[in-house]
Amino acid sequence: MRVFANALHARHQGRHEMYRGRLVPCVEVPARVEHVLGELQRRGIGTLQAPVEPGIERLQRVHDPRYLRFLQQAWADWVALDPAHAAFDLLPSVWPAPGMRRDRLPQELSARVGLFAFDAGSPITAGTWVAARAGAGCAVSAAQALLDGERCAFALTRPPGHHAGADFYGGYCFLNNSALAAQALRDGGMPRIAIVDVDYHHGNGTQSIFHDRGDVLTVSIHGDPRTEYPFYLGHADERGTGAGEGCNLNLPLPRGSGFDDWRRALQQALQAVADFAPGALVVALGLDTFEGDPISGFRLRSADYLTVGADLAALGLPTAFVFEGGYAVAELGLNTVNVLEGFLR
Ligand code: Q9C
Ligand code: ZN
Repeated sequence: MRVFANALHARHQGRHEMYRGRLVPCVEVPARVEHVLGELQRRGIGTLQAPVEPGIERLQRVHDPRYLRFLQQAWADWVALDPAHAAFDLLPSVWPAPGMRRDRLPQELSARVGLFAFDAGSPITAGTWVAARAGAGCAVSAAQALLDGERCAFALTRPPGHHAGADFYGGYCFLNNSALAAQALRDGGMPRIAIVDVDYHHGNGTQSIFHDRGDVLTVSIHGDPRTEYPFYLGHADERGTGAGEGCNLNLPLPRGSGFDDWRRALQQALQAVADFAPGALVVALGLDTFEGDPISGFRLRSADYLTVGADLAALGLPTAFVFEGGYAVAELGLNTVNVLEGFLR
């Protein structure tokens, strides 16, 4: 399996996220990727390959130009406001309410941030843009590997992507890597692509990017948004609109769900993919379904991830894995590589 690892991921290193009224240390940390790399090496799984550097036009296949300009400039604008800002991450604290203007870009940076962020838990740091752009290259390269005839590939990157939409960020995500991989497969000539998102949290960004399109099926298994982040999307009655009607499937499960219930949802997801008959599959591979995850509520065990990989392989589709969440850092390598090994077996 070709592995495209983001060499610049550690340039994004948030210090604090706002949580329940205080700033707490970030849970989305550079060590996450290092643990997965170490486990791949220990078990001799995967061949490291250099990813492409995506041009802006590639990012614009999924993201709005105004949003990309903001993201690219945000840190420089933040430090220009006051050099002392370099010691702090950039977080929003004001947002437009419904009915307020979104078409006018405020000159004041803190107001611009609120136009594009949907939470105060996703700090922009000095290296966020550079890290996220390089990560997008890993996802595009994994897609290209499938177009070149590979059976599978793995984009090992952070920051994650599935909460980011065409023109918004949040949930630790800035560029939607899974969506960029799916779009690259479309642009490479495959008429239909499926994305299965197994992260604990609903893939709201991915869903919104493809919601009115019939060429990309989006399926997500996640904690019920009535109680779980991102709260405002991810219900079972969201089925897609227009040409995309019937091309989104949400499978919310209650907090506390174990592998038996989760696997039944996976089988439903895979049946929907098989019915859609895509040319390739993108797996938004979050590992925060693990019982030991510090911010999530499912109860999957390490050995279950071998079964997850085998179930995904049974589809018989060219498959690009794109790394998403998972915060039980010490077990993250084991759990991630178990999925890949289960797939390869
Ligand atoms: N202090 C992904 O897994 N907030 N994003 C949780 C914990 C947001 C997770 C609060 C969770 C986002 C890619
Ligand atoms: Zn998650």
